[in-house]
Amino acid sequence: MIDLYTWTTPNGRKVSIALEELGLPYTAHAIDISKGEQFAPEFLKVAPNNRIPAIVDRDTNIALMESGAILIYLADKTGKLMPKEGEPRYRVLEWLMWQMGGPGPMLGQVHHFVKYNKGKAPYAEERYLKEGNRLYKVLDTRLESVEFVAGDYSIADIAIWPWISRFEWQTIDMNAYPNVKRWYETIAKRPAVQKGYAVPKDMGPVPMP
Ligand SMILES: N[C@@H](CCC(=O)N[C@@H](CS)C(=O)NCC(=O)O)C(=O)O
Repeated sequence: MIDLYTWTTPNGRKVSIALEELGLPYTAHAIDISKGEQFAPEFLKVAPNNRIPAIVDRDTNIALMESGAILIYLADKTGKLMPKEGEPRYRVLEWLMWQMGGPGPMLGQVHHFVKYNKGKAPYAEERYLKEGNRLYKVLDTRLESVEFVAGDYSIADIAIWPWISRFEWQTIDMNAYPNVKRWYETIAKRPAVQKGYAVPKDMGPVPMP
C-alpha cells in the first residue's frame, strides 16, 4: 500500500495518474497548499521541501518527494512505463528530465504571472509565455515522428501531460501545435488518466482543446 500526499495540481496529478496506470493500491491524502498544509511538521518529515507530491511506500518503508523521482521509483517497482535498460530507458529519462527542468518550472511561472497576477509584471508575462510557447514547439516537433515522447507510452508522457492540461490557464492555443493536440487527446481518453486527474478531489472533467 502506498500513501500519496497530493493536491489538484499538475505535479500531484503526475503521481496519481501513474498509480492508476500501474494499478497499484494507494491512499490519497489531500494536502491543501492554499491553506499552508504543506508546512505541517508531519508532512515535512516526508517532504522536507514543503511541496507536493510525496509518497510513502509501506511495503518498503521508502518515503520520497519530487515527482520525477517518484515516477522513476514506481516504474522500477513494477517494471512498467519505463524500459529496464539501454537507450530506450535513457530516452524516457531524457524527456522526464526535460519536463522537470522545462515545462514544470516555466509553465509554473506562466500560471503565476499570466493567470494569477495579470498586469503586474508585463515583462515576466512576455518572457515566460515566450518560453512556454518555445517548449510547446519543442514537444510538437518531437511528436511529429513518435506517437509518445519516448516511443512507447511512459512516465515521461505522464510527467508532461498534466502541465499541458493547463493550456487554458496558459492562454496557449493547442491548435497551433497539432502533434501536441493529437498526443494530448490520445492520453486524455485513457481511463487511468481520467481517474488520476480527479485525485485528491474531482475538479471537473479533463479540459479538451
Ligand atoms: N519539483 C517538484 C515541484 C513540486 C511543486 O512545485 N509542487 C507545488 C504544487 S504543483 C507545491 O507543492 N507548492 C506548494 C508551495 O509552493 O508552497 C516536483 O516535481 O515534485
